[in-house]
Amino acid sequence: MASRLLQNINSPEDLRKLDKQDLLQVAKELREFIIDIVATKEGHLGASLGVVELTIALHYYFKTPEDLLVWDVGHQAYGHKILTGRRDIFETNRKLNGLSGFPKRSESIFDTFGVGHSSTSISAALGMAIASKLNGNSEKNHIAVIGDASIASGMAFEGLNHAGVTKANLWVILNDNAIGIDPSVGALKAYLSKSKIGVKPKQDNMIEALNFHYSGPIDGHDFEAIFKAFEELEKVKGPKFLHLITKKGKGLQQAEENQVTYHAPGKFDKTTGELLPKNNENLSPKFQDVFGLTLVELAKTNEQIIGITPAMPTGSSLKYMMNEFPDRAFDVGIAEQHAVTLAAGMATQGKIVFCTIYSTFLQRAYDQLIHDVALQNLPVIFCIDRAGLVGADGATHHGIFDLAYLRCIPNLIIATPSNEIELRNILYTASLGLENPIAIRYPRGRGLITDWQKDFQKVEIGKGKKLQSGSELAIISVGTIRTEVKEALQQLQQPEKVAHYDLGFVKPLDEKMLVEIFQQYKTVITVEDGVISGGAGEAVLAFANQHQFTSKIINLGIPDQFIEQGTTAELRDLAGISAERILEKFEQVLTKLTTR
Ligand SMILES: Cc1ncc(C[n+]2csc(CCOP(=O)(O)OP(=O)(O)O)c2C)c(N)n1
Repeated sequence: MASRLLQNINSPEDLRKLDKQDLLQVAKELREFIIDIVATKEGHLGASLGVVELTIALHYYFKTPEDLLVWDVGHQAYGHKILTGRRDIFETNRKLNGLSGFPKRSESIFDTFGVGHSSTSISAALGMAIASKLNGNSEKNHIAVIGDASIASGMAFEGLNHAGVTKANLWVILNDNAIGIDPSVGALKAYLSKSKIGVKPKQDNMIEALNFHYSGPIDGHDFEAIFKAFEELEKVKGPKFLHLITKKGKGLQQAEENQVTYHAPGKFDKTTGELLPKNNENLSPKFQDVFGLTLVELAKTNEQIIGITPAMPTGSSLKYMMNEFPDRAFDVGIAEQHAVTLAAGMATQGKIVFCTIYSTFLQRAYDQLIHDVALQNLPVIFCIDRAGLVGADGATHHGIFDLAYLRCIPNLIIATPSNEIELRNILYTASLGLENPIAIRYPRGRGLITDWQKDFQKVEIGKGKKLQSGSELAIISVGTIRTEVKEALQQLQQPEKVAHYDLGFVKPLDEKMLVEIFQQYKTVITVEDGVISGGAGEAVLAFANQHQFTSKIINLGIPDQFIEQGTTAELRDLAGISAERILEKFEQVLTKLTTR
């Protein structure tokens, strides 16, 4: 790549040595650099391309890292990483032992706050600003950069509301491109999209109503306009708000035109932008599509069925229902707490509500789950997507805590289907009406069954399955990790020694099956793709203890540490739950048993 300027920028200080008129060239090179790497190494694309000028302007104008820059979500921070000393290792982005795909404090002094989940930037930057003030420093700037989808979330409003009664030196920069991963939604989006570059929403300006000094909207790709706004705002004391209008995907035509696809497009041709062809023929479906398409099927015959997603219609495949039944399927924006309580409200009125939320994002709605749903025993159906290790998105996104955080909630059923057909059948069973709320957990990506659209069969709640008998040792697998366990069993020297059971439900447990297992086997191994602490294996352990079974129980799962990014296969291996590691464990245990 012909790079004239970028190759010499190893920190924002180098950037600041350039003349302002050179910045257009830096922007061009930075865009090319991002496109070049993401085209082959994959990752998030559109969001970073849209903030190239803003990123350069921020590091050029402010004295980072002394001035504190906080990115919201962080998937748009590739330019920031490249300009802050990580250009030469940027090709390791999202890879095992490489750079994280999101800002991360341990990675760089320029990453002032770790992100991945949205709408935290205003609170974090306000916290820093108040701390600076208490430390007697009122010169330091604290800058939150937040998107139009993220600012509509409850947490962001809480931050704005607090900031408005402080004198903190807080800048909130709204990067308004009218899209999150999918198009932004809600009344705020309607309000924002009325504001055109140069036309300030004068009447009832809701930001000014919150005591912020409001400036904009300006063209976020125009350096001159950005610097002019910075200069003016710098004179203002207290919280200030700059509204920028940008284009997601700016600089790559395909990414500008197909913003949803090019949010994270996979591999593509860097010159034409064309996606590289994928051969999806004869592949089994994604679990998300099993959910989305089954829901449409069920909704066709039952008009009480409702679907809800907080901002992930494409990712969760609720889009199918939104297309087919727009009145009964809701994208509520990045609002997990609202999504859960909205579902609870509908359930009080007899609606059969399927609320699909990624495991990692449901963490944000934990109180709503307990207080609004489970405590009132409202039969909301939670479809917990991206459960287990998710791969390249890393520590902020793995869905590994759900079994532990759900298991302690009274009234809640927790189902762990092991394949596409089991998922389909539990969705069907839940649609028939349950007495309790239920969490149905499934992973990112594809399973193994292509012929999955079979006739529905009702599932017995709380029932596990014996898959294979054995003479020495029993394995209990939880959910889709069953595939890894089966693979390990197939490679065992003496498979007849090992029994395999599928737990089926983490709550209620199949006590009859567990009694049978503990009466028969002196050694039991549980395998799950969630944290061991508080997880399904520990439920089995507690059951055995309560009933005075003395079998030795070994829990395999995610150890007590955060797991970074890598491919799912690599991470499973590190956590000891890949087929290979499971096999090693089985063999080790069998050897001990036979040499006793
Ligand atoms: C709490 C939470 N919910 C959902 C997501 C998934 N998510 C990642 S980016 C994104 C959209 C963000 O859009 P916006 O704030 O407009 O920023 P932009 O992409 O335009 O920079 C969503 C919904 C998330 N990261 N965190």
